[in-house]
Amino acid sequence: MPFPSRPRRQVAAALAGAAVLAVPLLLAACDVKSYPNSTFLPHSEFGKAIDDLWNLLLQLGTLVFVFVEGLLVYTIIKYRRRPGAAPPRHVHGNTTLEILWTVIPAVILVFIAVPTVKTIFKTEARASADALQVEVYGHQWWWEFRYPQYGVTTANELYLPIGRKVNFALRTQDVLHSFWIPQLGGKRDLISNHTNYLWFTPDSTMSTSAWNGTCNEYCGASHANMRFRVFVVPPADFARWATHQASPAVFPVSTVAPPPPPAPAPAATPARRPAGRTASGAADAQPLVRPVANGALGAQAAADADAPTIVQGGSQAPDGDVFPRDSLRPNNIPTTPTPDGLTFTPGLVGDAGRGQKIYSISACIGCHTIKGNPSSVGITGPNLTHVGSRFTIAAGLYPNDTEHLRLWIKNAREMKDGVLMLTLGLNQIDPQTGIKVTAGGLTDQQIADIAAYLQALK
Ligand code: HEC
Ligand SMILES: [Cu+2]
Repeated sequence: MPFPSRPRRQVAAALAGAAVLAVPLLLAACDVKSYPNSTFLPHSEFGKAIDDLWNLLLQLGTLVFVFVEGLLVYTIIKYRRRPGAAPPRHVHGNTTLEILWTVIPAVILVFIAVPTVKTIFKTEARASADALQVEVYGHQWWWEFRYPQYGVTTANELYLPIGRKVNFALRTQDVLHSFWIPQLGGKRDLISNHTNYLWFTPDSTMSTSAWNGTCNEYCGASHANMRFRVFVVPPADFARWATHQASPAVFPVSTVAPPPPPAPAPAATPARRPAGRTASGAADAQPLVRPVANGALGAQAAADADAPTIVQGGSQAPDGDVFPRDSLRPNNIPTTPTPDGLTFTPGLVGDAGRGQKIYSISACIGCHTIKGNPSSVGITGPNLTHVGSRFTIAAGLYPNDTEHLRLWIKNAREMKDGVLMLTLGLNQIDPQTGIKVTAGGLTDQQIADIAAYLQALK
């Protein structure tokens, strides 16, 4: 009679199956260091709190699992059908059992709920006033970071000092997003008309390092392309970074556009000057009016041809990058391929001085702010004041180099699905509207010049 041996074989098979599944899981857990975005290697007290909570819940869950499965296996074996046995008696209702299986899960839930809610309250409280304050604004599909204590507004790259508590105020300009840096903290939502808070302290034992962040709440076409980088640096380097970022954009004097001679110092400057004239009357300001066509080159700027007083000359850029380039890990460097068919005329050399002038009368200024360039005060897109000091563009999607920057300006909508930034390159087709950019579109040379200008904004 084969009956009695069958359950035993089944149990053995089940146990063997579980072991086979468990081995790769355990191995994966041991190898956590080779997963640089893993949340299981926390580097802040927030991360540790979540990790401890996870471990506790896993342990409690394991106890419950072993108990329930043990009972199940025991019952299956003990009450299996035996040859010749009478059919089991049917019962209905058992008050003791029903109370037990209501009370036990309730007790288990208390064990889970108390530490969970405690951790939530702890991590969402507003940090002390001396903490570094960072206002995070989610946009479709990029991140804006403001440091009100320093007067800094930047995008997609967050600098944090090692060992200083940082308090994030999380808000959104449009739909729901979620802020998450797996190894530091987050996964907290950005909700319309509501501010969420989050705080953590990057471990004081940490060395200069870069971490990847992502959006974790589906927010539309480019949700997966809404990334950011976090650079954790020593406090002195952070201070240097913040001071520099708060200063207006300054770029080295261009060979094409020499600095204007000092103004003749009129006693009273008229509030509005006739179109085409500049504060200093310098000849180099003339091209500001010349390249205006329409469309991409803003009609608004053409109408108001007062030459903006652009800060030029000198250099406030810190020596080299505040975050050392060689401290980037491979996973910090984007490898997104550029779209097929989007190309750029080879061999063009951009001129920053010329680029500044073209930029200052292009559509760009309606969407972007460059502190130090008074015509550029738009707030639809990222603040570009020090865009040259960033490692990536387009919310961490591409490296910030000449090739990618040029292609981005030429056809941003081809480079990233759904973006608000218009397709601006001459003869490019806007993938959102299917319309070809003609009059007013930027030529490759103009784009190369603008890119050179932006790169000079260190
Ligand atoms: C209609 C508004 C709009 C116009 C016009 C516009 N941009 Fe943008 N720009 C955006 C938005 C929005 C983004 C963010 C896109 C994203 O990453 O999802 C952006 C991103 C960028 C970035 C990347 C910044 C970063 O840190 O990731 C650069 C550089 C840039 N724009 C340059 C330009 C230049 C140069 C022009 C003019 C030739 C221009 N933009 C015109 C809206 C605009
Ligand atoms: Cu998002």
